[in-house]
Amino acid sequence: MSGGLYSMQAKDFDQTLDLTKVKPYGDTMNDGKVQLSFTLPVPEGPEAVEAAKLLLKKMGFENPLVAFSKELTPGFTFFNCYGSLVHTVDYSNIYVPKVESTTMDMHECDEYIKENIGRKLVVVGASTGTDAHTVGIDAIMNMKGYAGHYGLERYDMFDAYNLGSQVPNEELLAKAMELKADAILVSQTVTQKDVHIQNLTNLIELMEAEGLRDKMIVVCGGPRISHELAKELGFDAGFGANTYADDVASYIAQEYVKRNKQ
Ligand code: B12
Repeated sequence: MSGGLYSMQAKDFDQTLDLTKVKPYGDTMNDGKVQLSFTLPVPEGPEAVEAAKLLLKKMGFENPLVAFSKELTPGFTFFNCYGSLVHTVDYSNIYVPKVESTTMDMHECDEYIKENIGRKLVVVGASTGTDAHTVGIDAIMNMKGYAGHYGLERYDMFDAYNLGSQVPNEELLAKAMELKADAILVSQTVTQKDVHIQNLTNLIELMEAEGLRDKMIVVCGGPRISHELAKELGFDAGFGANTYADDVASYIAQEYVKRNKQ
């Protein structure tokens, strides 16, 4: 007998990929399968599991399954769940504003600056305000870099000054003026109560008040920063998760050249 059970089942699976109605993929096309975890502030037990399932249904999951639940601390239960999402999105209609530059590696970028600018670019960066997270700005600026990508300190054609964390905007700006910086890099990780928005907005206001806004390329980054948000707040560019120094260095160099074209 040819075919058999497997091929019959495979034939029955929905294999249609419709980009106007995309949903999660787990095992087969359009199965909508999602794994998610969350915590509820209720004691562990059957009622907690039922509450989790009811929430999953409200989120749009069919066949919700609580695969794992555990008390975190008295009165709090953690869940690992599965379900099939009923919702879809129109992927074909999505537009995401992105930084318009071509990413070069460190050597290409150094060469580009040598050829097109002919001097080192000066960059000052910090994690500002109350934000104590340094790993993001270090990933971009430190000599050793991040995930195999060297930071700006390693580039021949960048003079990079990393001021660290919890740097007041006034201090960052004063240093940028002292060093006649070509670009300012701001890192923001904490977004609780929109503190990043206030902090980023404040920097732009300070720069405008000092008549400096157009004199420097101003870039921000962090896990919840998008290019769109950065532009809205008056920055030239914004970079989110999985950014490397290559992306930022290339952007600054190309933007500098664009602005200084005769
Ligand atoms: C390590 C860490 C800490 C360390 C920081 C140590 C240090 N020296 O940095 C310590 C313990 C101090 C800490 C403290 C706090 N933390 Co913390 N922390 C983290 C943690 C675990 C990792 C962050 C990290 O290092 N990521 C790795 C780097 C490489 O990623 P990244 O920052 O996203 O950077 C990349 C991009 O975003 C981008 N990028 C970042 N900056 C820039 C800048 C520019 C210019 C560019 C171009 C790109 C760029 O490029 C980077 C490389 O790709 C996260 C949770 C998590 N897993 O993410 C929580 C987290 C960020 N912390 C959080 C919180 C709430 C706090 C505290 C408020 C906790 C508290 N109640 O005290 C304090 C805040 C203290 C303060 N005043 O800021 C929350 C933030 C929630 C929010 N959305 O606001 C998180 C998400 C944890 C959570 N789930 O609740 N934290």
